[in-house]
Amino acid sequence: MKDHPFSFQVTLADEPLSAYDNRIQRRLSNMRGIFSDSAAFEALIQAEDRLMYEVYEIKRPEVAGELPNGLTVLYPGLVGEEFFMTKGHFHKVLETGEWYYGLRGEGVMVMETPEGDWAVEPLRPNGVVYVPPRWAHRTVNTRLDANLVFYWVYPGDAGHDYGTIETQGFRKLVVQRGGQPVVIDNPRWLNPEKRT
Ligand code: M6P
Ligand code: ZN
Repeated sequence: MKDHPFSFQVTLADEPLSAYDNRIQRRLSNMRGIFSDSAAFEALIQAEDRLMYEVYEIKRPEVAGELPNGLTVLYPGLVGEEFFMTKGHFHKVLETGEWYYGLRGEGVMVMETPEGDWAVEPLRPNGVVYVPPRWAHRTVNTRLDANLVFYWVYPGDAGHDYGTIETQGFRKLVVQRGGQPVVIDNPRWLNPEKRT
C-alpha cells in the first residue's frame, strides 16, 4: 500500500480500474440463504455456479481517516422474481457512512436502519447515493440486459457486518413483476424485536 498520493483511471474495460489491490468474486454459492426463493436458487445453482458480482478494491489500512474505495460490477439476472443483488451489510462501526457513484447500467440501493427506517434510491450513470451512518445497504441490478457498475468509498475503520442481514434479511425486496422492478415487503424478514 502506497503512502504517497497516487492516481488511477476508471477504464470500464475488462479490468475496469487501471490499478487495484484485490478483486473479490461472488458467485451464487456465496449467496446461499440470501434470496427469498430458495427453490429457484437451488435450480439455478444446479445449472451453473454463476458469477454474480466482482468487487475491485483499492485497499487502505483499516483505520479512521483512511478512505478505501473501488468499483463493483454487478451482473444481471433473476433468482425467481428477485433481481441479482449484493449480499448487503451494516458497517461494524455503525456510525460510518458510504458514498456510491453510478457509472453504467441501472439499479437501486436498498437501505434500512436498526430503528426501522428504510429507503430505496436509484443508482444510474452519474447518479450519486449517500448512505448515512447506521444504514445497512445492498445494491440491486434492475436490468436483465446490462451490468450495473458503480464506484464507492467508505471510512477505513467501518468494517463489514454481514451477520445481521444474513439472519434477518432486509425489510424490502426488489422483484420483477409485469416486466418492471417493484419494491415489496420481505415476507421472510425476521423482526429482531420479536426474535426469541
Ligand atoms: C460495495 C462496497 C464494498 C462491498 C461491495 C459488495 O462495492 O460497499 O465494500 O464489499 O459493495 O457488497 P457486499 O460486501 O455487501 O457483498
Ligand atoms: Zn458498506
